[in-house]
Parts: sequence; C-alpha cells; structure tokens
Amino acid sequence: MSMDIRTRLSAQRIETPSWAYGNSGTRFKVFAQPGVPRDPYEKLADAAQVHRFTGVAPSVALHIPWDRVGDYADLARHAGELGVSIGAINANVFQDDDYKLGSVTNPDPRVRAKALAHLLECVDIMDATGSGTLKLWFADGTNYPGQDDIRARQDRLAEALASVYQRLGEGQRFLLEYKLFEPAFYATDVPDWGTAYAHCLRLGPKAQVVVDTGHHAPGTNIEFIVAFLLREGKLGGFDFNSRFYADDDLMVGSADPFQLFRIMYEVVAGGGYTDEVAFMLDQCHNLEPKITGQIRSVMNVQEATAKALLVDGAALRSAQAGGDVLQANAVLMDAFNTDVRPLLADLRRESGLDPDPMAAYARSGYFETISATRVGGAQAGWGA
Ligand code: LRH
Ligand code: MN
Ligand code: MN
Repeated sequence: MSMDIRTRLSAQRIETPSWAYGNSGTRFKVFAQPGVPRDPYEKLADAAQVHRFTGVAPSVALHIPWDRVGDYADLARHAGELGVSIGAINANVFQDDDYKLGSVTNPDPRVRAKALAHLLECVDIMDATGSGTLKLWFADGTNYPGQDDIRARQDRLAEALASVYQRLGEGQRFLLEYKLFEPAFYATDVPDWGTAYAHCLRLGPKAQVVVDTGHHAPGTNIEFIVAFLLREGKLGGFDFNSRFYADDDLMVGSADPFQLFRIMYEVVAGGGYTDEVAFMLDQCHNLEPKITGQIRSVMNVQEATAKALLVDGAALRSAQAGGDVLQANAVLMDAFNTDVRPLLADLRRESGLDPDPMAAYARSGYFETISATRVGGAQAGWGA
C-alpha cells in the first residue's frame, strides 16, 4: 500500500458537535444519562476525550444559544488548553416563540430583524473564537398551501443571506444547510441542494452548501449531489449521521456503510479530500453513551475514508474507458470489501495512540469520573 494513503488517512480531521455530548431524545422522552456535561466547558472536555483516543477529532462545533457563554474567547482558550479548538458556529433561529411562522423568511419584519441579529451575533462569536465557519439551517417553511407566499419567502431569505455574507471577514465562510422537511410539512424554504446552491452561487465563494446526510428523501443518490457540488466548488462540508427513516441522527456509517463509502469515494475522486470540505458529525445519542458513540462514529468515517482511498483509480479508469461495467464495479467493490481495521489500528500505533480507541477510553476511567462528579447534566437542546 502506498505511503500516500497512510499519510492522507492520518491527516483526516473530523469535527464533533457539542450537542452530541448532552442529553437528547425524541419528543416522546429524553432518557438522561450519567455524567453528561452541565455546560459548554464540560462538553468541550468530553470532546477532547474523543480526540485523545482517535487523534483525528481536534475541533468541536458549537450551537448558539445552546452553548451560550459570557466570554467566548475564554471558551476558546479553554478548548485550546484541552487540545481542541472551536469549529463551526451553528446558528439557531428555531427555538423562540417569535419564529413560529419562520425566522429570516417570517412575514413580520420585526421577527426577520431579530433572526438576522442572531446570525450576525454568530459571526461575532466566530471572531471571538477564531472559527472560520458559520452553519446556517433554517426551520422555516409552511404547513399549508396558501399559508404564505413561496416566492416572497425566497426574497426574504436572499436578503438575510446577503447581509450575513457582507458581514463575513477574511477567512470566514458560511455553509447553507438544506433539509427536505421537518418542522415544516408543506413547503420548506431551503428544502434541497439546488435551492441552497442557487442562493450560494449568487453570493460568492464564501457561501457554500453543507450536506447533512439525513436530510434527503429515501433513495436519494447523495453521492451524486456531492460530486456535483464539488465540481462547482460549492461543497463546504458534511453533517454526517445515519438514517433509516427521516432525520434520525443515528451514528454515521451505522445504517448504510456502503452509502458512506460511496460518498467518501466521490469526495476523494472529486479532489474534496482537503481542509476545504469539513467532515462534521451531527448526531444525537439517545440510547448509547455519548463519548463512545462519538468515538465509534469517528472510526466509522475513518473506515469509509480508508476504503475510498484504496480504490484503484488507474484500474477503474481503464475499466470505465473500456466500457467494462462489471470490472469497473468490481474495482469499487474490492475497495469497499477490504477490511481496513488493521491498517487504521497500525496508523494509531504509529502515532502513539492505542490501536483500539473504544477499549482505551473504557480503560481510562473517564466515564466513571464524570458519572461520579457531574450531577444534573444538561439537555443537548434537541429533542426536548
Ligand atoms: C437540523 C439540523 C441542523 C441543526 C441540527 C441540530 O435538522 O441537522 O444542522 O443545527 O440539526
Ligand atoms: Mn445538520
Ligand atoms: Mn438534521
């Protein structure tokens, strides 16, 4: 195996979300877990454990206001002391009574102004924490035909996005996230990659699309979307998770590892395996423990990436050029069917890590310590 694959795998960076460490659930029940963080500082401490045992998860996404603190520079300093940094700032304009009929697309200009002020505040937080990425997801939409004017809502959205774009500084960008439905059930204002892409295209290079793998209709060919966006320079990153039905937010690679491999293959083949494309997790661990859930997810992404990097490009191109359908498919399947776990274990050993991050974490005693010392952990903010 080429040295190149090993180097590229070791260089991978996977971002974990602060909200994965807090309690979460469905609208039916949140099952509280022992030892969950009580504030953003403790969430960062848990995220640092994921990095400590995997070596490839050095940044943590924040969600505002779930992670509101008085001094963001201090939070970033705390992160640095733990060996991690602040990643994407996720804006949250969906949990306020004012947003019942939408945030930036709301028919009421007062509500729109309030939503925009929050988005701009998130850029201030980027300045304070050194984050280069703002992630925008809007719960905006309508439940009934005729409820509001679809085109007017697009105009309002475009206006807000333009204001945020203008506020972005050097080295900062925003990623616009789409989602087919939920909470809006009739017309969502950013329902698909095409809508997100069109808004981003109009604005310029600092606006890109983020693909949340749980945000599509069943059967959607996500890797096609990835290939297309990459080709247009508009793929900003991923919110990785798995789904069986809708936006399930299960562990990435758990429902359909083959799909994750196909996605990673398109990333690699399209030249997207760079710092430009952010590999972020957006998950909730309702049943399984949080930190090990994140470690497992990071490992799942690593395994899919290793398989994607193993695809024999020359053999594939030759089969494709010769119209050899079966051979071309076999080249991909050979890579997918390779057991890459020994390779990844070896790489971990090489960089001074335990080859088995799950076992090493279990042995560390961290879970027992937080379970004994943290009482009254915080809700992730999601699924309350
Ligand atoms: C919306 C979403 C978005 C939010 C997160 C908590 O479903 O994927 O990324 O910020 O969940
Ligand atoms: Mn998401
Ligand atoms: Mn989601």
